[in-house]
Amino acid sequence: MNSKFIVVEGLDGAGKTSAIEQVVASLHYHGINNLVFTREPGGTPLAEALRKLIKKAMEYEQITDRAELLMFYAARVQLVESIIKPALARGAWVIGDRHDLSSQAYQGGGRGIDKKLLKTLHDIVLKNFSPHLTLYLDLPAPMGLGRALAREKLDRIEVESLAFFNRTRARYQELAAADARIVTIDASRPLEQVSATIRSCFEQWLNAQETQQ
Ligand code: Z5A
Repeated sequence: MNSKFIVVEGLDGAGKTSAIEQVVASLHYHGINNLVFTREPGGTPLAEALRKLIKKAMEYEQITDRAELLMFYAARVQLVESIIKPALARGAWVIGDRHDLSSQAYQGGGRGIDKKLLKTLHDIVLKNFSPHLTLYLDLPAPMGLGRALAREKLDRIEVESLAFFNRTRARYQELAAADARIVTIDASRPLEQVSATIRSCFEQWLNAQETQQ
């Protein structure tokens, strides 16, 4: 099968780590072992430096919404051009922990940045590059935040209000409903059930890809 770019998306604490494990298990089962893993923001020295800047609150300066958006895109374009596209070109499958949908949901929905600006930026920076499949893990914001809180110290974005995460989730849901390449998974259920659904959805998609080729 030709290489593909698979992305896992969702609110903080949605369970992306375990979802990626399911995707990897399926790929191995199908004999696909040439895998590259990415996370956003991050994945190159520049993008990791931007990740630190994005996640940490600055002492004397408030990061503006548009500056934040541009940092996410700077990190993304660096990752796409220097890691993702070359990996796909040499036949590897790329598994992404977040990609452009995060900006559409967090900066578009959460921060309320207008859709026109987001679309322009997307079109200029990424052109027609997009994932072959996105698994969107959907869950109520308080549940995701609860899981994240139990685990670590919250970063600059994680301390946003519940209203911010509700808007982010609503935008995720809206975008997922409008795009056949985004599969929504109910991530509010117990881990074993979520994992089983991910495994079967992904297997179904993989089988469809195999038949198409
Ligand atoms: N962001 C943005 O605003 N715009 C963008 O364009 C991009 C990102 C790309 C990245 O931070 C932040 O940047 C993120 C979005 C924003 N901020 N927020 N908020 P990150 O990379 O550090 O954080 P993250 O991507 O949200 O990762 P995470 O915190 O690790 O979330 P996760 O991967 O979904 O969580 P997990 O580690 O898989 O699971 C969390 C815990 O829940 C863990 O203990 C699991 O065992 C448990 N879990 C998972 N599933 C279940 C179920 N089903 N039941 C019970 N417990 C479960």
